Amino acid sequence: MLNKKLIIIYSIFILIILIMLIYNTKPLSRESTNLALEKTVTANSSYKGWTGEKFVTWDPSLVVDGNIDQPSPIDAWWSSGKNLPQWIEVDLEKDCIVNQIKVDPDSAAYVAAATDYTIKYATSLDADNWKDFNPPIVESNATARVNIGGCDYEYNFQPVEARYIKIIITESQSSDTRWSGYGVFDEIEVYNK
Ligand SMILES: [Ca+2]
Ligand SMILES: [Ca+2]
Repeated sequence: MLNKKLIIIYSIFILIILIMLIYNTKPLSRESTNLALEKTVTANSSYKGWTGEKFVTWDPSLVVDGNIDQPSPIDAWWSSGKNLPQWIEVDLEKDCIVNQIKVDPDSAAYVAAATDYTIKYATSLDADNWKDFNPPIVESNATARVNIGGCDYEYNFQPVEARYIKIIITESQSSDTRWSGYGVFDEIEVYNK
């Protein structure tokens, strides 16, 4: 009799543990999907130059390449010159519900960062009408934090339907003053969480 009771209590205990595990296990979902990864990116200029080994373009696609804080090979976009403001624009390739953006605004190579920038969005049907998120993403004092792993800044906002995400850079700084004033940005990640 005692054994039966123990078996029942043990079974109930196991059942409770299983229920807790099921509720705590998140299914594979959209949360892990970076909507911007390897999508199309354009910019109003891109730097072309010599790395010491070969000529390369610091291409806009580097802001959605999934590589962050890598000094070599290059993993960040740079503008062609010190002609701020500069912009880069990600095309998510369809309208998506978006409520979180993460960014890494610094370039590990030549240690530079976009320190002032604004991020806006537009939809497929109204692509020229750039809107602010709520709350707006306006960064006025970002500092280079290279090699801390992953994106440096995370912004959460009310869900919006967006296809185009535009980053407008109005100030940048570098530990080497030759590079201050260039548009630079390492990565943008876009989520519906
Ligand atoms: Ca990158
Ligand atoms: Ca960084």
